[in-house]
Amino acid sequence: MNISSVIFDRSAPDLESCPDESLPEFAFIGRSNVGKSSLLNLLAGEQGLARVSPTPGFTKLINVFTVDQCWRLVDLPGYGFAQGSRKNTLRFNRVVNDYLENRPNLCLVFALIESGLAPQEIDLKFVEWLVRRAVPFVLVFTKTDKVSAAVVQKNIAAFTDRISAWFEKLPAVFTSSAETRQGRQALLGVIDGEMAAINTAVQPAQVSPDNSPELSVEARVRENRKRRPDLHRPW
Ligand SMILES: Nc1nc2c(ncn2[C@@H]2O[C@H](COP(=O)(O)OP(=O)(O)OP(=O)(O)O)[C@@H](O)[C@H]2O)c(=O)[nH]1
Ligand SMILES: [Mg+2]
Repeated sequence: MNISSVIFDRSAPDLESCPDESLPEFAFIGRSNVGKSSLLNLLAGEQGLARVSPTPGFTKLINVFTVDQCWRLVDLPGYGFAQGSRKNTLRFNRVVNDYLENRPNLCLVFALIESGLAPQEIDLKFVEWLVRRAVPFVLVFTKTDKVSAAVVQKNIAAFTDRISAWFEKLPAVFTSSAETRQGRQALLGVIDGEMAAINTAVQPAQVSPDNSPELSVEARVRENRKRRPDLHRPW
């Protein structure tokens, strides 16, 4: 997939302030500081598009970017960071929950996990939350440049082992590094595949007399989600 243009749309304080539902969206979620904004920039091919910071809890709003006028990348505030309160408590942002649960054109979530860490309870709980709400997601283990490949593999195996009981088929697992650009093509391939699936997700009954699909993006995303599970899909 080649990206020609990425345009900042807006920073939304809540779901109501997000742009209309006319384009499929791909969102990044994970613990504060896991590298969501950095991964968005890597996929977009533009440094500095989404603000990156070593300070956890930096992204506080829903930041929306439109790619090639066809789809959107959405940078979400991270979980697990609550200044002044107990560390590592499951403190999801209400706005993020609302977005993940109620955004009809949300196509796929990239759930980010730091590859250098053994499974963290908060990440496991978050994945469980996604599963319970049937939010489609793939796992991305970030910052692979910081540790050896063997450690990455060990941590991925430990994490997938902890979550395997929740699935018939595990969600797809990817790795990434904003430093080495590792993982970019594979993740763009996932988006490409989802876009193709959405574009063909048309219910026969809703095809118009001239045979052209008339479904809204929202309806197409919904139809596409119903196709789960399918061995050819990443999730
Ligand atoms: N070595 C390395 N550092 C990374 C990578 N990705 C992000 N970082 C660093 O990790 C820190 C956090 O990155 P962000 O992209 O801002 O993380 P975030 O998940 O958006 O953080 P919040 O918005 O605070 O939730 C920054 O100092 C980045 O430079 C990576 O792949 N490799
Ligand atoms: Mg961020």
